[in-house]
Amino acid sequence: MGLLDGKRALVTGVANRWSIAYAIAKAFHEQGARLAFTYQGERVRDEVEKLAAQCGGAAVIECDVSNDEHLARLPDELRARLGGLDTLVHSIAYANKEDLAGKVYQTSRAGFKLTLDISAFSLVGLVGSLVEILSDGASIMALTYLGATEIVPNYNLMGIAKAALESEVRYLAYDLGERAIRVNAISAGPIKTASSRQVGGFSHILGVVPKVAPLKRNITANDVANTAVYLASDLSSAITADVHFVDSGFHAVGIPPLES
Ligand code: 0WD
Repeated sequence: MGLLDGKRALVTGVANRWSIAYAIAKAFHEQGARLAFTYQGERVRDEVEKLAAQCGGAAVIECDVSNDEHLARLPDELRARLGGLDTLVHSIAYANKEDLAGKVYQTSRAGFKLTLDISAFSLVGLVGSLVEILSDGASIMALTYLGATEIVPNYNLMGIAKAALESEVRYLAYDLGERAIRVNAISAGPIKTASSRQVGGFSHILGVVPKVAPLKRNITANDVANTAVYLASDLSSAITADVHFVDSGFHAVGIPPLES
């Protein structure tokens, strides 16, 4: 018996085997869920198809979240492949590299629009497109980071986008609560992936956590995946509009301990 037996899940943001979304998909598969992956475009298609095959032959559907036509045809494709949807995982972010270092006040209008569109509007866009095929009682989750609410050097524009994303989580939770659909964010600690490597000084961020966090270690994508299973399952039936930290407790530290 798996915790997700009978559940149908769409996992976005699988790009390669280091993607947090891939760890989540593997864990969902192990717990009995039937899966679909979306991929951004031809650049990642082959890799995503390979990874889908390792998750019980998950359906693979193209969806660039900046493309309204892709969003519009997604529900029909999912209805055809899975019949409906019980879980949506949003694991998508993008910013130009120059907006992940330097001064926030140097951000261009174009960079701001792009980052907020792909990293924040995409949750609203996906939910808007999928609302009819989501089952009552479904679970939606989005990946976020501490930089939404605290200053993290170089996270800059992505912090601003994550603040918008976390606010969306609360408002969407309110919109969908009458159908018992839950919407939460997982705030993951730093993990080395294609996206995180774009953040200036990322290795410094990785180095601080084991020194400061109560658990004295960095987290893994599997730590995030286990939490995603819980949020997708009926075990979290009264949890919504929440930002759930999977970060070894780092977020709760005010003053770092004296170095010993
Ligand atoms: O330390 C980390 N890695 C953390 C990541 C800590 C806390 C949160 N997160 C978040 C990220 O901000 C993101 O929301 O987790 C989510 C997943 O990020 P990831 O697993 O670290 O990175 P990655 O494997 O790069 O997945 C993000 C993917 C893109 O990957 P690439 O590498 O191809 O840029 O987002 C997808 C794409 O697959 N993506 C899009 N998907 C659809 N349409 C688009 C788009 N326009 N743009 C990017």
